Amino acid sequence: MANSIVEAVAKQARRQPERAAIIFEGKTISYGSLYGEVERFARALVVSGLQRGDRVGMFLENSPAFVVSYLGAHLAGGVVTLINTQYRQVELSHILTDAAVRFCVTSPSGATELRSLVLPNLTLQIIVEQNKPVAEPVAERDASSVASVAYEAFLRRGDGPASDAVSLTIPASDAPAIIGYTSGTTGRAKGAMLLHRNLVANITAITTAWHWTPDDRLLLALPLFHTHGLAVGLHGTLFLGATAVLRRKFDAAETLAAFNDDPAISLFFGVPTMYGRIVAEAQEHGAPRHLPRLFVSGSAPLSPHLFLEFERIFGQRILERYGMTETGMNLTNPYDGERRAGTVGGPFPGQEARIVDTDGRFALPPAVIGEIEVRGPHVFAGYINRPDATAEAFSPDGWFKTGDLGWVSDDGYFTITGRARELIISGGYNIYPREIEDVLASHPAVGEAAVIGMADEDMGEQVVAVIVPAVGEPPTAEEIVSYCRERLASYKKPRQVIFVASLPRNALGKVQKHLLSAQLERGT
Ligand code: MLC
Ligand code: AMP
Repeated sequence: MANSIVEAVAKQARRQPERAAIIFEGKTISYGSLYGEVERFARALVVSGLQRGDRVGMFLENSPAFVVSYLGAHLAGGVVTLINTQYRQVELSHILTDAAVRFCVTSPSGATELRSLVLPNLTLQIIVEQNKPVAEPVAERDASSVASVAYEAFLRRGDGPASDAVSLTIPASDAPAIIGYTSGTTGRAKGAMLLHRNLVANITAITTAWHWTPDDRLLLALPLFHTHGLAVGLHGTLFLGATAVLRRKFDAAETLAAFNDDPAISLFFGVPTMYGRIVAEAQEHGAPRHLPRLFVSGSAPLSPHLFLEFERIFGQRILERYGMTETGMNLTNPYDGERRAGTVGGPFPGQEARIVDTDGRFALPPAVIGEIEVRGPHVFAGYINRPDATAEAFSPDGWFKTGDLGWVSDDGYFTITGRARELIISGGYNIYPREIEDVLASHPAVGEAAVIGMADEDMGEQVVAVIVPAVGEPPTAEEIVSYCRERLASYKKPRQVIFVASLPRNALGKVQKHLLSAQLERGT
């Protein structure tokens, strides 16, 4: 068995080079040609000075170049740092500095965004133009004195004379593979480090549980810079030598049309917002004739109503599962058994999960709500630069504290009921109120600010900012929204800005967000 995803691709390229790996905008990329490009990219990185363990940032939309660069970074001995393309100044400065990113694969607009920042570790930007391959370097040096090179020109470094001396080795299973940023309870996201063996253990469990085979074809419209699209969708495909039909982004009408146009599509993975839009589309224009054999939902709670509505229209039950950046996938409804609405099923093969008391940390019996803990070979190696947070995240006997609350039924189905940490999940993206509160607090016209999540029909939850204006000219809601948008990912901007005279606080001065939410729901 392969010890890494890139090793699986190398093996597949030897065994069945003609087999389709990725289909993107009508173009099919075989395993043979994919691996050829991966080797070129890896050699180019080494020729350009990459040392084993160096961080390679992926700040890029979905494309074959993403897949090539990702695997190429691994083959060169690099560690991939995943960066959401919506991130702006605050997130980018923190992540690229914290992870000491040396090479960054990005788009022209991503490069422009990075140019305004001080990033001492960054030595080279590799720029992917989505629509026209650029033959020559875009610029030798840009304003921030970070060298840039066009993706195509960079690949050519991988077959130039300097690359002859480069010998590539498949990464060791214990080597670091990816850093995913998550959980900013302190306002700053932490980089979760996953090893190649964590990724392989998880994808082995996932493919087994979901009966995923080399003959499956996945419609992959999730972003590759997060766990769901990458460590489930892309990894499963490549690990098995299967095929993914990759999309730049999700569109409900296009998704339903694709099921009809390509009956070989057998799998679809999405966040609940995507399923809500698919259902709405089918209600208006009808369900397609052909359907994948398996629909999987995760990253946010799938409402029982949507689960049932989907079943009514499509005649299939969505398989809901539960995961995290730190662990990949933890819990899944069964493929063959009952897929139960409102639950996330039980542990994947080879993994353990339990419910513990949040104070005493002892295991709780069925039907009692506590915190979900998980253990197994899929669990990450720790947060980079944060030994304190890593130590805090694990129990002495190796259980990872997920921060999610739930209970388990007598017959082993877990139900998630809430979160022990403050977290808003909007359209499958995690948003930490503290990060937005910090930005709001830096606005001169804001006296105090609290951010809460309120129900949203499309996105599940939406960001609401509650503001006590500072003395003087009060800010407008528009000003507040654009202030956030300049500094943070656009999906984190408040959808509502509410001005109040004071925030409800407890005796210790802490904002009582449950009271605030209740007040807003009542409209008082
Ligand atoms: C986009 N926008 C959002 C948003 N997505 N706002 C709030 N929440 C979101 N999730 C905003 C943009 O900022 C932009 O605003 C406007 O919507 C249009 O952007 P878009 O890209 O065209 O949006 P859309 O196509 O509608 O995106 C919706 C979506 C997308 C559901 C397709 O959010 C998505 O791909 N979500 C998947 C996230 C994901 O992969 N999560 C997995 C994390 S891993 P403006 O104002 O700038 O125009 C994980 C572990 C696990 O959680 O268990 O899987
Ligand atoms: P992230 O930190 O971005 O990896 O997001 C992981 C979080 O998403 C988990 O800790 C949960 O809070 C949430 N999550 C993932 N899957 C589900 C699900 N099926 N139901 C409810 N919450 C989920």
